Amino acid sequence: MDRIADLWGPRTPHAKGTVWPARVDQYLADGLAEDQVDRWVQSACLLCSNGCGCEIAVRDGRMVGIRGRAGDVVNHGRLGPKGLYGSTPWASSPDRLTHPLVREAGRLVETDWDTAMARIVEVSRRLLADKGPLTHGFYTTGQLFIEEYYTLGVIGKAGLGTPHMDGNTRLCTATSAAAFKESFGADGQPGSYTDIEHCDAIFLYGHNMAETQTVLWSRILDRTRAADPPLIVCVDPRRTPVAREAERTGGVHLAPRVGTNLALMNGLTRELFVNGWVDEPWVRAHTVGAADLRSIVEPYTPREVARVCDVDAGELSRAARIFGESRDVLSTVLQGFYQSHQATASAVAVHNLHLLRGLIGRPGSGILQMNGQPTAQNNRECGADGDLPGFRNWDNPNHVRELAELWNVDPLTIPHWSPPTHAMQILSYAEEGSIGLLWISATNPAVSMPESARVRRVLAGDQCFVIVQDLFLTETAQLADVVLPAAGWGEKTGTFTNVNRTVHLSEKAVDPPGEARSDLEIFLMYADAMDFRDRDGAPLIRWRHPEEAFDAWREASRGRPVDYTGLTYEKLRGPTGIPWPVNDQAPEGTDRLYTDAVFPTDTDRCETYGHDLLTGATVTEQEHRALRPAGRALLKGARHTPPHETPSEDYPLLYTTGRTVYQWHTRTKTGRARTLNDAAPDAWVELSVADAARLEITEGDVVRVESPRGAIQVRARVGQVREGAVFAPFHYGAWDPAGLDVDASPSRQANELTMTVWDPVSKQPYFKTAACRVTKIRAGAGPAPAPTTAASAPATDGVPPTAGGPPTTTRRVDTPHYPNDPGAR
Ligand SMILES: Nc1nc2c(c(=O)[nH]1)N[C@H]1C(S)=C(S)[C@@H](COP(=O)(O)OP(=O)(O)OC[C@H]3O[C@@H](n4cnc5c(=O)[nH]c(N)nc54)[C@H](O)[C@@H]3O)O[C@H]1N2
Ligand SMILES: Nc1nc2c(c(=O)[nH]1)N[C@H]1C(S)=C(S)[C@@H](COP(=O)(O)OP(=O)(O)OC[C@H]3O[C@@H](n4cnc5c(=O)[nH]c(N)nc54)[C@H](O)[C@@H]3O)O[C@H]1N2
Ligand code: SF4
Ligand SMILES: [Mo]
Repeated sequence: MDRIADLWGPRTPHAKGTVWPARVDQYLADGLAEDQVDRWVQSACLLCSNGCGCEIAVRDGRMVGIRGRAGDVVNHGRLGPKGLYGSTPWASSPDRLTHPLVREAGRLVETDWDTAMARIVEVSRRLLADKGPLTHGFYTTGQLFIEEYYTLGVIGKAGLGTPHMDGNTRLCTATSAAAFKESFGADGQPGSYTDIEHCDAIFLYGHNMAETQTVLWSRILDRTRAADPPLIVCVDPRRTPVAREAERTGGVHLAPRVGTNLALMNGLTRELFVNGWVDEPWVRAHTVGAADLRSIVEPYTPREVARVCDVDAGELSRAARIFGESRDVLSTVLQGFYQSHQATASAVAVHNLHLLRGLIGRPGSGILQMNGQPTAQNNRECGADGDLPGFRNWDNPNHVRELAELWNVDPLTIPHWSPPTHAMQILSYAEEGSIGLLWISATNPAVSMPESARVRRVLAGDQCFVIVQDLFLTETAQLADVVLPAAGWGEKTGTFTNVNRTVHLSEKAVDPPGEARSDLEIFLMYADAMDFRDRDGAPLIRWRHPEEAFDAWREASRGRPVDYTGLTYEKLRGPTGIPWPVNDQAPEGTDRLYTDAVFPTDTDRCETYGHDLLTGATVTEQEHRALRPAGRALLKGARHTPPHETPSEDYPLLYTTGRTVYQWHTRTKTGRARTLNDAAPDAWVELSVADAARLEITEGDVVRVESPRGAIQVRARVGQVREGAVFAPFHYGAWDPAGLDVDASPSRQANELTMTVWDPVSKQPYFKTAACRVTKIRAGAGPAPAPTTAASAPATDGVPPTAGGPPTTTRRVDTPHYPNDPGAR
């Protein structure tokens, strides 16, 4: 099959309440036959949060292909286009980093590890001696392994004692974690993928799952294309494949004005109250805050929501009725909420809807506050993102003491005198120079952070010493003082956890190129050189190998909601990934949380005392105690406010950004997979038919898009976005694999236009709300380079369909037994 043309593969429809059938997808590069593969190595796909169980094909010491694992609870054997075509080609790309680089007289030159590490340690020691640990900042990722995050977390928190640690997870799914903490007391995905098999309706909020978790979407399609399908409700300003499926199933597509999610959510919530769809006894027994919530949402009548969001009042009511009257509902939430205005309040509103009806903790009634990156969850769990390991509360002295005992350090070493520093604040400190050493691992902020011109200036300046640890000489690495070559997926061993808590072991399949080393080895090298010690003078970090690091992390998770104590490498070498908590009570893992409707909100147990959702003001321990949540969930609301930047005469359109199915972020991997790159080779912007007509822009024209912060020049796709909005994919920076002339100014990088603003609670930057104007520069020669297969489909005929993937195989196999699957009982 050509999986560029066919994103989701063939359907395996099945009835409600039955197990999702297995189907094994496989791709071998260069037309290799199966018997030419030397060995298959167990892993899970690292190209999105879905974490599909897989095996890597190895031939002559190279990764040459991939196949799904039929027994894995996550994907039942399937893989999507990115997983198939994009997992391995980057690894043998000739431009991999193979030696450390250091800056000499303005230029990056090759060196050896000793020299590079000595330079880092010299700066590090000098800054510590002169000004203490607040001079150190770490900006990591959602793409390393548990073992690496935990090690980095201990270095930062117990070795150095800096609160300035965060990840690109802040840009990604900080809101997911924040929303869980506000509603349920701690992070932790309540729902399960098996909810798809049991639900009667699925609500997708700002989530283009069809492109961003293609395998999960095929799981949904296998229900919507069978008897007894669930209704789909989609909230997205674009007519995505999700929106089209909503129309097809008789559900609803609500396309709100960009930046108005909370008004829409308040409208849905009010409908539950006024139509008597609230399960009053359940709400009384298991929640706190219903009366306040009711008064907050009271003004949001369907008419008022229609006015603010520019959606049809009747359609809003119809969506509310589907939520109110379906027996079981599954909700998913992603960047259309997390990166848009009032992010945490909007994500929490999804929890409120479920809580008001008691739709949580049973098959079919789940919430998936999605992750995006494959290992974002682990950064949150292990504490490399500012949170304390094990979902501990930085504001609770007992939680800090537990960690101090575990690490055998003084509790005062562990930063907990103020909230952890978030990514955009770390950048500001680096800008001022109060952070004098910034260590960036596995992320490319020169392309992915908002307001690119500022980011470039900060990273290139002399006020801060910048270390970049990556596979490639990215746009960010080019600005660094030291560049460290890292081993990637398949070149090292480690574990990670997908969006529904399922933990996988990813084994080393091949050696990294040249002198590249695993991130774990690099962090340990630094710890050794700095000679971090515990209270008794013993080495602070006592592990050397991934498995030992994993065992150390398991101890840190003991007794916490995120309990890994029952997991071992040995157990993870079995047929499937295993969802946490895994412990004596649940030795085979846990499919869904909160089956007993008891939430970790107790003041002594919770991960946060919470915030005011409108302002972000923190709730104190005393205030939290006075609430007496005692295991009940919290209903919290806020009124809608307008976004930071609204359309004006100069900038009359709303600018929003996101993804396409074929590219992964800044394309360091997918750009090196020719099949994928050819399907989406260059940047574009999507305009509505009405706006394009008004601006006299037609398909493929070259346009200039400007905001008060910058400009890009790209081709126009007249497509599926709602009127008044402009959508830009954020994947395209200066680097280009096909040698396109992208040095031309203005650039094509979506973040030239975005703003430095963030959500008051989760501190997640808003990549999806800015104002812009669009001007035609010249007529294009042919259509825009945007794919036709999904949300960027053209509105006009005559654009050749996106196709051309080399053959993959897909075969039906007997459906194995999946532990914990309620359909199998
Ligand atoms: N192919 C591919 N898959 C990926 C990734 C990738 O780069 N490429 N990245 C992974 C990662 S890290 C992430 S975080 C996820 C992200 O996955 P998604 O969140 O699904 O992806 P996005 O395209 O960022 O945004 C989703 C939708 O939000 C809509 N939107 C924009 N503004 C608003 C708004 O104001 N309100 C509402 N309701 N919707 C709005 C957009 O139209 C878009 O369709 O994808 C993961 N999967
Ligand atoms: N405008 C706009 N901007 C956005 C978004 C948006 O929707 N719109 N989305 C945001 C989101 S959700 C995300 S997740 C970010 C993603 O943004 P980035 O994190 O910048 O994206 P990637 O391209 O995945 O960068 C990962 C880097 O890590 C390297 N790498 C991969 N594996 C390893 C490894 O094992 N070790 C090391 N050391 N390096 C490795 C890769 O080569 C790559 O350079 O972008 C954010 N920026
Ligand atoms: S859905 Fe995500 S994890 Fe699964 S194969 Fe595709 S990119 Fe990989
Ligand atoms: Mo993300």
